[in-house]
Amino acid sequence: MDLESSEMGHTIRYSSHSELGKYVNVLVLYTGGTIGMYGTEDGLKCRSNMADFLKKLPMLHDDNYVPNVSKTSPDVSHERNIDELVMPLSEYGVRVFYYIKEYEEKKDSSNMQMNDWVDIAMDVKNNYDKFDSFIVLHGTDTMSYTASVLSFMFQNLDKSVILTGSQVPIFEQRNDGRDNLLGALMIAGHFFIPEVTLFFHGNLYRGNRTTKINSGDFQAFDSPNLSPLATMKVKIDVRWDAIFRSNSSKQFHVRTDLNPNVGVLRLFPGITDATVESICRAPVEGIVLETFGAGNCPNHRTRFIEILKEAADRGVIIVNCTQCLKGAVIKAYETGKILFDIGVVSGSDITPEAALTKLSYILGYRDMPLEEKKRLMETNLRGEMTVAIDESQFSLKDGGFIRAIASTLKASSVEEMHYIRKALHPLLVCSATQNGNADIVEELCKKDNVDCSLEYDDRTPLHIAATNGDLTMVQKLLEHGASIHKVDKYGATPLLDAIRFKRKDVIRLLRESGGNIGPGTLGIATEICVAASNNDVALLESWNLAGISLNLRNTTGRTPLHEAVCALCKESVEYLLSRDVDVSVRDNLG
Ligand code: ASN
Repeated sequence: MDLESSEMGHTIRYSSHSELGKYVNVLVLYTGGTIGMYGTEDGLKCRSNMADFLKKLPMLHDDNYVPNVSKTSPDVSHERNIDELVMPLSEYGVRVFYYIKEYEEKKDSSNMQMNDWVDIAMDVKNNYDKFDSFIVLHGTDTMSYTASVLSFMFQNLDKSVILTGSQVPIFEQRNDGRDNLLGALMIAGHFFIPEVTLFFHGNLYRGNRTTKINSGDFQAFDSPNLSPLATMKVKIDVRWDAIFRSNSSKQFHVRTDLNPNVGVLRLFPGITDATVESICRAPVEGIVLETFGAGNCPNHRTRFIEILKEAADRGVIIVNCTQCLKGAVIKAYETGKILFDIGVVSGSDITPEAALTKLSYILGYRDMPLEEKKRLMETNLRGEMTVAIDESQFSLKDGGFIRAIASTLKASSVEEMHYIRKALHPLLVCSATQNGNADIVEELCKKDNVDCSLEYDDRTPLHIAATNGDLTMVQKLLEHGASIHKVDKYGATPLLDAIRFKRKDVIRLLRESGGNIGPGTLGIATEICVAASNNDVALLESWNLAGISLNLRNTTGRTPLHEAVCALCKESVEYLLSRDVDVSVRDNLG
């Protein structure tokens, strides 16, 4: 099957090392978990040398592969305990090479600590440039926590990081480990999904949306508030429109400062004040409050509310999350509203796992002001929550929306995006100019042509800024090389617009920059005559400022002075005389 045509050019990744472009290098970090366990008298324990076993499985390793001279292997000389395996040629014609880095101390994920998260994150960072994508073999018990925290620690991620594991060890005759690893390798080897994801039982989930829902079923995970990003059935279906991409073009960065002073408080009917008090006590700095239903709590219990308020006032960030598997907290009930009134922040539909790890990540920014931390907790950073939206947020009058579209387009690497961006760029620059968002215009103009216009009227951002009299914007556009001579569909140059709208500062600047009124000057004498007969001195001044003669004669040979006199416009006459207009001109009738 030809992958590229089957996916319509969708972000398929081949390794850049290969001549044919059909080799992919995946780093597999084997951290532990049931997938690599075997039974002992003391219970299941992690086994070493996973690679030796996998090499015996033909669907996971092609023993007959003849090394290809054009394929360069990633330099892994800095790593110990690493094995190279190669998958059979895939149905897409791709060879997936994977390198298993086995952790010295492989853990049941129940033993994972925050420093283990940092170790995994650093392994990805240290190998980021050498591999096309990453898989983390991990125990299922705390996999959702690890997936969530990694999603926050990884800033500007533009490679796939997939966590997987199993419920039954891969060494057993009947197991789910083999399919889970195979599926993760298929995704890592063929699809560019630049997120931290979790692959389990045929589904690829956004990691920070998952939760372990079953300890006795192969379908161990769910992502209650977000459908899977991909499903592996007869075909692999990827929901490309659901993929969350970093909306920044900055480099990949790992932030390892996690704050351990976080906790979870799950409410239950009859919970004592003493229990609530004990969790709110220092050194705790962040609490995930698992509330009832749509975010509710016992609001009639004054002391209970007081304890939470005191904590919030002390600077503890309390995030309101629902105990329900599905749905969000909202300010619908009296029993929920009170929490927001005392400074608790909304977790919307975030999972407790993601809320806790996000808190730890945000509280790791020690120098950030509290209000900013709270704002970020309510902001969707990595696709972890659905933020309440309303129509106004999608208005082109909103600079944030324009910036969001622009940066999303910038961050995308799909070829089609190039054309979409080209089509949208004029709309974004013109809208930002109209709104006076100078910094957005600056950003957009650095990337693309400043002389763009919408096809239906050919008006450039400079026309718009000149019409609005926005001197700063005109300056900015000129600095970015905006052409002063563009003529719109109505025959106007930016200077002509500035004159008609009496934007004197702009007229001066455009004149100094060499602007003119363009080719369509035929009706100008009439326009100036009309200004004179309307006693519109400001308009006459504008024409004069633009260097246009006030002696121009209209089609009947009459000058502005003729019209001003006939219309008894004293101010016009005075102004025209002060400009030394010719008083002896005769019209066509003599
Ligand atoms: N206790 C195991 C772990 O989390 C469970 C599993 O992986 N299925 O490591």
